[in-house]
Amino acid sequence: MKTILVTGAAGQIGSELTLALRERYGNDNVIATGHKTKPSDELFASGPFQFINCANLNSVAEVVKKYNVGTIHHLAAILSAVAEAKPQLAWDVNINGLYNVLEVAREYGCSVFTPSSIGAFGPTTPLDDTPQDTIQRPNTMYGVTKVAGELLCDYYFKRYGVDTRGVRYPGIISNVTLPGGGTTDYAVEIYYEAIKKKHYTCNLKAGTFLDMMYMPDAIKAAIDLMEAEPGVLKHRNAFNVSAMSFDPEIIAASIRRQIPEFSIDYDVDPVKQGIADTWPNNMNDSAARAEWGWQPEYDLEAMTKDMLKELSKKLKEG
Ligand code: AKB
Repeated sequence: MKTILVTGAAGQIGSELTLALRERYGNDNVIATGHKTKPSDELFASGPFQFINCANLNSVAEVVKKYNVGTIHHLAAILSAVAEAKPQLAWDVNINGLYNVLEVAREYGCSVFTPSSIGAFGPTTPLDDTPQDTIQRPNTMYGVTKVAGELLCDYYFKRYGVDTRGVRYPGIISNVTLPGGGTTDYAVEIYYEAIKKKHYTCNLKAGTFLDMMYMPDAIKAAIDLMEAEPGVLKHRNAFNVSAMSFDPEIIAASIRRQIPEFSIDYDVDPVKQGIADTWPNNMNDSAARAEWGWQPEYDLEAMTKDMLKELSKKLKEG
Protein backbone atom coordinates (compact mmCIF):
# COMPACT_ATOMS: atom_id res chain seq x y z
CA MET A 1 0.00 0.00 0.00
CA LYS A 2 1.11 3.57 -0.73
CA THR A 3 1.86 5.65 2.36
CA ILE A 4 1.30 9.29 3.33
CA LEU A 5 4.21 11.62 4.07
CA VAL A 6 3.87 14.74 6.23
CA THR A 7 6.57 17.41 6.08
CA GLY A 8 6.72 19.90 8.94
CA ALA A 9 5.14 17.20 11.11
CA ALA A 10 6.42 18.69 14.37
CA GLY A 11 4.91 22.10 13.60
CA GLN A 12 1.59 23.62 14.69
CA ILE A 13 -0.63 21.99 12.05
CA GLY A 14 1.63 19.00 11.29
CA SER A 15 1.70 17.71 14.86
CA GLU A 16 -2.09 17.31 14.94
CA LEU A 17 -2.66 16.45 11.28
CA THR A 18 -0.15 13.57 11.49
CA LEU A 19 -1.96 12.02 14.45
CA ALA A 20 -5.34 12.47 12.75
CA LEU A 21 -4.04 10.82 9.56
CA ARG A 22 -2.55 7.95 11.60
CA GLU A 23 -5.87 7.37 13.30
CA ARG A 24 -7.62 7.30 9.91
CA TYR A 25 -5.15 5.39 7.75
CA GLY A 26 -3.04 3.42 10.26
CA ASN A 27 0.05 4.43 12.25
CA ASP A 28 2.61 2.79 10.00
CA ASN A 29 1.09 4.29 6.85
CA VAL A 30 1.79 7.89 7.84
CA ILE A 31 5.43 8.97 7.76
CA ALA A 32 6.16 12.04 9.86
CA THR A 33 9.16 14.16 8.89
CA GLY A 34 10.70 17.26 10.39
CA HIS A 35 13.79 19.39 9.89
CA LYS A 36 15.06 20.54 13.27
CA THR A 37 12.11 20.74 15.65
CA LYS A 38 11.95 17.78 18.01
CA PRO A 39 8.64 15.89 17.66
CA SER A 40 6.42 15.32 20.70
CA ASP A 41 6.78 11.93 22.42
CA GLU A 42 3.33 10.93 21.13
CA LEU A 43 4.22 11.78 17.52
CA PHE A 44 7.56 10.00 17.77
CA ALA A 45 6.16 6.87 19.39
CA SER A 46 3.02 6.47 17.28
CA GLY A 47 4.67 5.78 13.89
CA PRO A 48 7.68 6.36 11.62
CA PHE A 49 9.54 9.67 12.06
CA GLN A 50 12.50 10.88 10.06
CA PHE A 51 14.48 14.13 9.89
CA ILE A 52 14.71 15.51 6.33
CA ASN A 53 15.51 18.85 4.69
CA CYS A 54 12.93 19.84 2.07
CA ALA A 55 15.34 22.41 0.63
CA ASN A 56 17.40 19.38 -0.51
CA LEU A 57 15.68 17.38 -3.27
CA ASN A 58 17.50 14.11 -2.53
CA SER A 59 16.49 14.26 1.10
CA VAL A 60 12.81 14.33 0.03
CA ALA A 61 13.27 11.75 -2.75
CA GLU A 62 14.96 9.22 -0.43
CA VAL A 63 12.12 9.16 2.07
CA VAL A 64 9.46 9.00 -0.69
CA LYS A 65 11.26 6.02 -2.23
CA LYS A 66 11.97 4.27 1.06
CA TYR A 67 8.36 4.37 2.28
CA ASN A 68 6.56 4.01 -1.10
CA VAL A 69 4.80 7.34 -0.54
CA GLY A 70 1.63 8.11 -2.53
CA THR A 71 0.48 11.36 -0.93
CA ILE A 72 2.50 14.26 0.50
CA HIS A 73 1.06 16.77 2.96
CA HIS A 74 3.68 19.49 2.58
CA LEU A 75 3.42 21.62 5.71
CA ALA A 76 7.06 22.68 6.19
CA ALA A 77 7.02 26.49 5.87
CA ILE A 78 8.24 29.73 7.41
CA LEU A 79 5.37 31.90 8.73
CA SER A 80 4.77 35.58 7.98
CA ALA A 81 6.55 37.46 10.79
CA VAL A 82 9.67 35.27 10.63
CA ALA A 83 9.62 35.57 6.82
CA GLU A 84 9.82 39.37 7.14
CA ALA A 85 12.80 39.02 9.51
CA LYS A 86 14.52 36.36 7.35
CA PRO A 87 13.31 36.73 3.73
CA GLN A 88 16.09 34.61 2.20
CA LEU A 89 15.32 31.72 4.54
CA ALA A 90 11.59 32.08 3.73
CA TRP A 91 12.33 31.85 0.00
CA ASP A 92 14.52 28.78 0.50
CA VAL A 93 12.04 26.88 2.64
CA ASN A 94 8.75 28.05 1.12
CA ILE A 95 9.77 28.06 -2.55
CA ASN A 96 12.73 25.70 -2.97
CA GLY A 97 11.15 23.28 -0.50
CA LEU A 98 7.85 23.24 -2.42
CA TYR A 99 9.62 22.97 -5.78
CA ASN A 100 11.54 19.91 -4.53
CA VAL A 101 8.38 18.28 -3.20
CA LEU A 102 6.60 18.87 -6.53
CA GLU A 103 9.54 17.52 -8.51
CA VAL A 104 9.67 14.38 -6.37
CA ALA A 105 5.86 14.05 -6.66
CA ARG A 106 6.15 14.30 -10.44
CA GLU A 107 8.80 11.58 -10.55
CA TYR A 108 7.13 9.18 -8.10
CA GLY A 109 3.46 9.87 -8.96
CA CYS A 110 2.43 11.37 -5.61
CA SER A 111 -0.54 13.65 -4.82
CA VAL A 112 0.39 16.83 -2.94
CA PHE A 113 -1.52 18.94 -0.39
CA THR A 114 0.03 22.40 0.08
CA PRO A 115 -1.42 25.07 2.36
CA SER A 116 -1.50 28.60 1.07
CA SER A 117 -2.67 31.38 3.35
CA ILE A 118 -4.63 34.62 3.76
CA GLY A 119 -1.09 35.99 3.37
CA ALA A 120 -1.39 35.39 -0.38
CA PHE A 121 -3.51 38.57 -0.53
CA GLY A 122 -2.27 42.13 -0.30
CA PRO A 123 -3.17 45.80 0.07
CA THR A 124 -4.98 46.04 -3.28
CA THR A 125 -7.13 42.93 -2.65
CA PRO A 126 -10.78 43.63 -1.67
CA LEU A 127 -10.54 43.10 2.11
CA ASP A 128 -14.21 42.31 2.77
CA ASP A 129 -15.83 39.15 1.43
CA THR A 130 -12.52 38.54 -0.40
CA PRO A 131 -13.37 36.55 -3.54
CA GLN A 132 -11.78 33.22 -4.46
CA ASP A 133 -10.31 34.69 -7.62
CA THR A 134 -9.15 38.26 -7.14
CA ILE A 135 -6.16 40.63 -7.08
CA GLN A 136 -3.10 39.10 -5.36
CA ARG A 137 -0.27 41.60 -5.01
CA PRO A 138 1.10 40.92 -1.49
CA ASN A 139 3.94 43.13 -0.26
CA THR A 140 5.51 40.65 2.19
CA MET A 141 8.02 37.86 1.47
CA TYR A 142 5.56 35.38 2.99
CA GLY A 143 2.89 36.57 0.55
CA VAL A 144 5.27 36.42 -2.40
CA THR A 145 6.13 32.80 -1.58
CA LYS A 146 2.48 31.87 -1.05
CA VAL A 147 1.31 33.31 -4.39
CA ALA A 148 4.24 31.71 -6.21
CA GLY A 149 3.46 28.43 -4.43
CA GLU A 150 -0.20 28.53 -5.52
CA LEU A 151 0.86 29.14 -9.13
CA LEU A 152 3.55 26.45 -9.01
CA CYS A 153 1.03 23.87 -7.78
CA ASP A 154 -1.41 24.85 -10.56
CA TYR A 155 1.44 24.55 -13.05
CA TYR A 156 2.48 21.05 -11.94
CA PHE A 157 -1.11 19.88 -12.32
CA LYS A 158 -1.60 21.45 -15.75
CA ARG A 159 1.82 20.57 -17.14
CA TYR A 160 2.55 17.20 -15.51
CA GLY A 161 -0.79 16.00 -14.17
CA VAL A 162 0.47 15.97 -10.56
CA ASP A 163 -2.63 15.83 -8.32
CA THR A 164 -1.98 19.05 -6.41
CA ARG A 165 -4.58 20.43 -3.98
CA GLY A 166 -4.55 23.13 -1.33
CA VAL A 167 -6.38 25.70 0.77
CA ARG A 168 -5.71 29.26 1.88
CA TYR A 169 -5.64 28.81 5.64
CA PRO A 170 -6.59 31.69 7.91
CA GLY A 171 -5.01 32.04 11.38
CA ILE A 172 -5.13 28.61 13.01
CA ILE A 173 -5.88 28.34 16.73
CA SER A 174 -4.87 25.22 18.64
CA ASN A 175 -4.08 23.99 22.13
CA VAL A 176 -1.38 21.41 21.32
CA THR A 177 1.63 22.98 19.53
CA LEU A 178 2.33 26.72 19.50
CA PRO A 179 2.55 28.45 16.11
CA GLY A 180 6.04 29.67 15.24
CA GLY A 181 6.25 33.30 14.18
CA GLY A 182 2.98 34.18 12.46
CA THR A 183 0.95 37.39 12.46
CA THR A 184 -2.14 35.62 13.80
CA ASP A 185 -0.30 34.03 16.76
CA TYR A 186 -1.95 36.47 19.17
CA ALA A 187 -5.20 34.54 18.85
CA VAL A 188 -3.49 31.49 20.38
CA GLU A 189 -1.42 33.32 23.01
CA ILE A 190 -4.45 35.19 24.33
CA TYR A 191 -5.98 31.91 25.61
CA TYR A 192 -2.77 30.85 27.41
CA GLU A 193 -2.46 34.27 29.07
CA ALA A 194 -6.17 34.37 29.94
CA ILE A 195 -5.67 31.23 32.02
CA LYS A 196 -2.24 32.11 33.44
CA LYS A 197 -2.65 35.88 34.12
CA LYS A 198 -6.25 36.82 33.34
CA HIS A 199 -4.73 39.57 31.22
CA TYR A 200 -3.27 39.84 27.72
CA THR A 201 -1.24 42.54 26.01
CA CYS A 202 -2.07 42.26 22.32
CA ASN A 203 0.40 43.09 19.53
CA LEU A 204 -2.34 43.87 16.97
CA LYS A 205 -4.67 46.89 17.28
CA ALA A 206 -8.31 46.68 18.28
CA GLY A 207 -10.32 46.69 15.07
CA THR A 208 -7.90 44.40 13.18
CA PHE A 209 -10.27 41.84 11.71
CA LEU A 210 -8.78 38.58 10.36
CA ASP A 211 -10.14 35.18 9.33
CA MET A 212 -9.48 32.41 11.87
CA MET A 213 -10.14 28.69 12.30
CA TYR A 214 -9.95 26.12 15.12
CA MET A 215 -7.48 23.28 14.51
CA PRO A 216 -10.06 20.44 14.21
CA ASP A 217 -11.55 22.31 11.24
CA ALA A 218 -8.11 22.93 9.70
CA ILE A 219 -7.45 19.19 9.82
CA LYS A 220 -10.89 18.40 8.44
CA ALA A 221 -10.24 20.79 5.52
CA ALA A 222 -6.99 19.01 4.58
CA ILE A 223 -8.52 15.53 4.81
CA ASP A 224 -11.82 16.39 3.07
CA LEU A 225 -10.05 18.12 0.19
CA MET A 226 -7.61 15.24 -0.34
CA GLU A 227 -10.47 12.73 -0.26
CA ALA A 228 -12.68 14.71 -2.70
CA GLU A 229 -13.36 13.15 -6.11
CA PRO A 230 -10.96 14.89 -8.51
CA GLY A 231 -13.79 15.55 -10.98
CA VAL A 232 -15.57 17.95 -8.59
CA LEU A 233 -12.58 20.29 -8.23
CA LYS A 234 -12.56 23.31 -10.47
CA HIS A 235 -9.90 25.22 -8.50
CA ARG A 236 -7.76 22.42 -6.98
CA ASN A 237 -5.23 24.71 -5.24
CA ALA A 238 -5.64 27.72 -2.97
CA PHE A 239 -9.28 27.38 -1.93
CA ASN A 240 -10.37 30.18 0.42
CA VAL A 241 -11.48 28.48 3.67
CA SER A 242 -12.65 30.29 6.78
CA ALA A 243 -14.58 29.53 9.93
CA MET A 244 -14.85 32.90 11.70
CA SER A 245 -13.58 36.47 11.56
CA PHE A 246 -12.89 38.60 14.63
CA ASP A 247 -10.72 41.40 16.00
CA PRO A 248 -8.90 41.35 19.39
CA GLU A 249 -11.85 43.01 21.17
CA ILE A 250 -14.27 40.33 19.98
CA ILE A 251 -12.08 37.37 21.03
CA ALA A 252 -11.45 39.12 24.38
CA ALA A 253 -15.23 39.49 24.89
CA SER A 254 -15.68 35.80 24.11
CA ILE A 255 -13.04 34.89 26.74
CA ARG A 256 -14.68 37.26 29.22
CA ARG A 257 -17.92 35.28 28.93
CA GLN A 258 -15.97 32.36 30.49
CA ILE A 259 -13.48 34.34 32.63
CA PRO A 260 -15.25 37.60 33.65
CA GLU A 261 -12.10 39.19 35.18
CA PHE A 262 -10.13 38.86 31.90
CA SER A 263 -8.72 42.13 30.54
CA ILE A 264 -6.83 43.17 27.40
CA ASP A 265 -4.55 46.09 26.53
CA TYR A 266 -2.36 46.86 23.53
CA ASP A 267 1.33 47.20 22.67
CA VAL A 268 1.28 47.13 18.86
CA ASP A 269 4.07 45.42 16.92
CA PRO A 270 4.46 47.60 13.79
CA VAL A 271 5.71 44.73 11.61
CA LYS A 272 2.83 42.41 12.48
CA GLN A 273 0.29 45.24 12.29
CA GLY A 274 1.65 46.23 8.86
CA ILE A 275 1.20 42.66 7.65
CA ALA A 276 -2.28 42.21 9.18
CA ASP A 277 -3.51 45.48 7.63
CA THR A 278 -2.96 44.02 4.13
CA TRP A 279 -4.80 40.74 4.83
CA PRO A 280 -8.54 40.16 4.31
CA ASN A 281 -11.02 41.01 7.05
CA ASN A 282 -13.08 38.04 5.92
CA MET A 283 -12.79 35.72 2.94
CA ASN A 284 -15.55 34.35 0.77
CA ASP A 285 -15.14 30.57 0.85
CA SER A 286 -18.16 29.65 -1.26
CA ALA A 287 -16.01 27.87 -3.91
CA ALA A 288 -14.72 25.40 -1.27
CA ARG A 289 -18.27 24.91 0.05
CA ALA A 290 -19.69 24.32 -3.45
CA GLU A 291 -16.89 22.20 -4.93
CA TRP A 292 -15.99 19.79 -2.09
CA GLY A 293 -18.50 20.51 0.66
CA TRP A 294 -16.32 22.59 3.01
CA GLN A 295 -18.20 23.22 6.25
CA PRO A 296 -16.47 24.27 9.48
CA GLU A 297 -17.77 22.93 12.80
CA TYR A 298 -16.46 25.50 15.28
CA ASP A 299 -17.53 29.13 15.68
CA LEU A 300 -15.83 31.54 18.09
CA GLU A 301 -17.91 30.62 21.14
CA ALA A 302 -17.48 26.86 20.67
CA MET A 303 -13.74 27.33 20.10
CA THR A 304 -13.29 29.54 23.18
CA LYS A 305 -15.03 27.03 25.44
CA ASP A 306 -12.95 24.14 24.11
CA MET A 307 -9.65 26.06 24.15
CA LEU A 308 -10.13 27.18 27.76
CA LYS A 309 -11.17 23.69 28.87
CA GLU A 310 -8.25 21.93 27.13
CA LEU A 311 -5.64 24.52 28.09
CA SER A 312 -6.73 24.59 31.74
CA LYS A 313 -6.13 20.82 31.88
CA LYS A 314 -2.80 21.08 30.05
CA LEU A 315 -1.44 23.97 32.16
CA LYS A 316 -2.52 22.29 35.40
CA GLU A 317 -0.69 19.08 34.42
CA GLY A 318 2.38 21.26 33.95
C1 AKB B 1 0.70 33.62 9.84
O1 AKB B 1 0.18 34.42 10.61
O2 AKB B 1 1.78 33.80 9.26
C2 AKB B 1 -0.05 32.34 9.52
C3 AKB B 1 -0.92 32.53 8.33
C4 AKB B 1 -2.23 33.22 8.45
O3 AKB B 1 -0.57 32.11 7.28
N1 AKB B 1 -0.80 31.95 10.67
